[in-house]
This record gives sequence, structure tokens and C-alpha cells, in this order.
Amino acid sequence: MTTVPAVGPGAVRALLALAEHAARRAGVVIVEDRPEHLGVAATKSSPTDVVTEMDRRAETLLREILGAARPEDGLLGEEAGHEPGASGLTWVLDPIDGTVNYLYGIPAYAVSVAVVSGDPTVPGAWTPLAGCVHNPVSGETWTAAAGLGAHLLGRRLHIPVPPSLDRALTGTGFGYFTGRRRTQSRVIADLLPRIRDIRRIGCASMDLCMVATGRLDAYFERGLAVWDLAAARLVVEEAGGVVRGLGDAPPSQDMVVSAAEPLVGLLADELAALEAAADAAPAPGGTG
Ligand code: LIP
Repeated sequence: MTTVPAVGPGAVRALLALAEHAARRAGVVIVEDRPEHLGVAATKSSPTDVVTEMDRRAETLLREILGAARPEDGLLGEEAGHEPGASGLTWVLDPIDGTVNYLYGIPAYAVSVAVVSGDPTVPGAWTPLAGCVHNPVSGETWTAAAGLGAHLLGRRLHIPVPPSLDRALTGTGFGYFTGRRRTQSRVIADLLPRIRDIRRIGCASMDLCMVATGRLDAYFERGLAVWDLAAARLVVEEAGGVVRGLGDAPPSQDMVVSAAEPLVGLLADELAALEAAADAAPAPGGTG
């Protein structure tokens, strides 16, 4: 049975300070130590799902910093997996969210560090307590702590009143295999005539933070892992927005939808009607 430790405002502030410190340290490394000719170190779920040596180096550094400061906590990261802890708290790490952007030199990537209570490997069974999303190129840093609000470089965020669906500037993203991309393109083809426009930034944590900041009215994506959204989810929620799944489902790999109410509900209903949380069959002879 996962223990849920009581964490007061003071402790939450200390967790947030540690999350931001670690994210900024990793940010320095991935910018300053980026090799001139950065290559692909390995591929994961498909030939286009890549990892670089810098993803691994940054995650190792994050684990060292957090492990030294809080040895009892668990660690769950995109590159090095899950090390359960004894404290009931787990650090959820995406050392470079937007790895393909990083590989191509597109300055839209971020270090995402969150601490959660509960079990982050089970959708709906974890609660974010503090989180930081840091873009080391622009310097923009989103932070949030449970009950203490969300901030962008110290400025308190309040999500704007949303427009109607047909005026919604909407972010989204696409998966790494053809069956999923076929469904995602069908959904976009149907949705595009009925919204303001689509933005594909290529970094889920920044997409969500842009919803909290009012730079996007809404965002949705299928296929996200807990490390893509753990910190940014708290930024949206502490700014007054919503991060959810379809129907009564929590946000998960199946689907993440985010906006302020009532827009988030309208978009979720549209996506459910379009069966957006299902993948088409892989193309015969295709790459899965
Ligand atoms: C990426 C997400 C992005 C999504 C990509 C990928 P990564 O995370 O930030 O929104 O479209 O498929 O999941 O792999 O760069 O950490």
C-alpha cells in the first residue's frame, strides 16, 4: 500500500526549490555541453523515437542531485526507469522533453522535474506536489507547488477565460508509429475546420505550460508518458486549468486534454466522438 506522507506548505516550497535547482543544473549541461555534431545514441519504440547521449547525461545528473538531497525518495525517469523509494514521494524526470527538437537544434525543449505522492506508474494514482519546467535556451521557467500557485519566472499565472471551440488555438502532438499517426491525422482533419488553428510545438510539457500561460487555448495528445506531464499538469492546475483524460479517465497515455472549463469538456467530448484514443492498424509492411 503506497503511503501518502503529509507535506505542509513549507515542505512543498522546499521540494519546489529543489526541483527548480535540479532542472536549471541539467539545463546548463544540455546547452553548454551539447556536442557540435550531436547524433542519435539509440532508438526506442520506433526508428523515429530517439535518445541522445545528452538525455542520458542530464538524467544521471538529475538523479545524483535529487538522490543526494532526498535519498529516501523514489526516482522515475524516461531514460533510466523506476527506482522505488521508502518516503512515499517519487521524483518524475524528463531530462529533455522535446528530444527531436533538441537533436535538430529547435529551441523548444525543456527539462521537466516533478515530485509526486502516490504511484506514478498508475494513471490516476499519483498527485503532483511540486514541479518545474525549464527551457534552458529561452530561460523561461514554469514552477508550481500544490496550493501555492503557478508562476512563470516569478509572475503568478491565472489561466484566461477560454474562447469557444471554434476560436480555440489548439496545441497537439503526434506519436512515433504509423498506426497512431494515421488516427491522429484523421482526428486533425476532422477537427481543424472547427477550431481556430493547430500548433505543433513538439514538447508536451511546454505545450501544457503554454495553456497555463494563455499562449494556447487548449492542448491534447495521445501517447504521453507520466514524465511528459507530471510537472506541467500542476502548472496548469495551479493556474486554474484542467488536465484530464476522456470521459471520467485521468490523464494518461490514452489521452491528455487540457484547457480551462468549459472548453476542456467540449474538446474532450469532440475527441471521444472521434475515437481519438484508439490507434489504427499498422500499415501492411509499415514501421508499426
Ligand atoms: C515528446 C513529447 C511530444 C510528443 C513526442 C514525444 P520526448 O517527448 O514532448 O509532445 O509529441 O512524441 O513524446 O520523447 O521528447 O521526451
